[in-house]
Amino acid sequence: MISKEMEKALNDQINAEFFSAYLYLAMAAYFEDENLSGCAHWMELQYQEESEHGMKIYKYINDRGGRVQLNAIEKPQEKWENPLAAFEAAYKHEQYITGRINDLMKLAVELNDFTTQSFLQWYLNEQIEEEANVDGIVQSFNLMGNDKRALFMMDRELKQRQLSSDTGK
Ligand code: OFO
Repeated sequence: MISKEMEKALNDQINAEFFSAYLYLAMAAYFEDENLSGCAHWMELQYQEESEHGMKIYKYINDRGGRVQLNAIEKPQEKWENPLAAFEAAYKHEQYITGRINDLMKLAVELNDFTTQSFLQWYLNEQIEEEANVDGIVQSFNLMGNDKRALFMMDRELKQRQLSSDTGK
């Protein structure tokens, strides 16, 4: 049985993961509007991954005899100054999420909740990849500068992205 305190913190994280999903879907819509279908595709997959992150916690709370509580999801930003700004915002958001996962782990340690510590280890590892992936794209955009041809090539490359095999299901 999970403690009420841990249950509340994990429910808040379900909300944060679904907000992440919503944010990346908003970015996908922005890229569609900019005719960058590869960037949009990359963000759509990110949306799917985040939904799976949320569902993994949903399942965990239920498995531990807790009660899932779904709260309102904040409205995400709709527009960015340029593609680089959107990916920079995604990177900043992932750093924020990493901070949240660290706080959850701290709480699980304080509560001597070893099962939740083990569960959260997956998220700690996942955040390494989440930050590295988007940071890599930001670096590429920085190298491209205002080169339209490079942007076209980059968009084509991002269209190749596929869902990774371990997305938290
Ligand atoms: Fe769920 O990892 Fe991104 O936010």
